[in-house]
Amino acid sequence: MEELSAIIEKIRASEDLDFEDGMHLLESRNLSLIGALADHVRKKTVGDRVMFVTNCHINYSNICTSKCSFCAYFREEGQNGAFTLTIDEILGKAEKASKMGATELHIVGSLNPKLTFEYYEEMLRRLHEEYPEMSLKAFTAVEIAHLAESTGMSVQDVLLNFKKAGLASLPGGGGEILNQETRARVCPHKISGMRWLEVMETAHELGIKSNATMLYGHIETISDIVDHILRIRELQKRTGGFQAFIPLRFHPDNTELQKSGLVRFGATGFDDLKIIAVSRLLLNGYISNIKTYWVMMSEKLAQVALHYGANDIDGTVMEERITHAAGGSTPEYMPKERLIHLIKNAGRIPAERKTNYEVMRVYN
Ligand code: V47
Repeated sequence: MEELSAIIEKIRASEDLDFEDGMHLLESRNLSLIGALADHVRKKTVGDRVMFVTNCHINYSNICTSKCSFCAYFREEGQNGAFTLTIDEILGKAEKASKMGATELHIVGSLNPKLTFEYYEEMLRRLHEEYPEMSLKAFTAVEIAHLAESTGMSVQDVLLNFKKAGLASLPGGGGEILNQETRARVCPHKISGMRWLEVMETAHELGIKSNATMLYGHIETISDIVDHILRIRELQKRTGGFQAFIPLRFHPDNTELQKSGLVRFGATGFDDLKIIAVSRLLLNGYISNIKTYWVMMSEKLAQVALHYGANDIDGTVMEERITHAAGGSTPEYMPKERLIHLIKNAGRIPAERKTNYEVMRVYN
């Protein structure tokens, strides 16, 4: 307790925690104290409601030039398992999601050099025209930057065109780890951390909100984690455009990182909970939604994370390919009733939200 007393004082005085504080927290083994602090801050900021969304993930292609060493999802053109969905196939998935009551489509894919700007634009336009009730949370900052580069358009123009076609917000993917030295080791062909932040900043300036993710449990150091969260906090101070922060636990199966022997075990449950808690504490006052993504966290740990600073458990998801390609063993679909059960059983109040965090229904 004594080792963290200065941090406890800062939290009590609602002062921002700094880099050194983040390091102390991540170095500490006092998980129950860190969890209790995060839970206290969570209660003060967002209360006892736990958010979830009825959503559907759509992955339009897995043919990717980025070839990140942590990814088991991508394929080369012509390789077994490579796919690209037609717009009609995407609409078919949206139809199914709409019938199941989804209010959000989470659409991400890959850096596929064969796909044209028109493919993306038409996808958004037709989805928005046919299913206006579903919010389109589509394309990571990495996909946006790739399209800007391949078409010669500015990031701003890509985003403006997409907004016009129906894009509502950006998912938080592609953040990985922002420290460039580590990032260049795990995803050398991906845009830099700086560029990822720039695309997010441009989106926020255009009124397009986004999420932010962080991939942990691979080769990153604890200083990379603190640095990542603080850089996101810095941008948030300027734009206020991040709606949620989502730590993602690396799944090693079938990945280059595992084959090369660089990652043997990955993050433990202890790490998972500590990172959720430290995210809450470092982002206090700036990003109020800390999401525990049950698909990567596991159902049971995601539920426990609700007592370690998380206030959002993501959604029904319906179809998930990225984690499952890398050995994820959670189901691909979580019925709404099960999410409600998990939240209530943790002593919290389930609140179904829209993508923009507007609450649609509270399940008391
Ligand atoms: O950017 C890739 C990660 C991300 C692996 O915004 C992996 O609401 C674990 O960003 N093990 C995509 N993770 C998923 C994502 C996301 C998920 C849920 C909600 C939201 C949101 C965003 O998945 C990638 C990368 O960081 N990833 N491979 C892997 N083997």
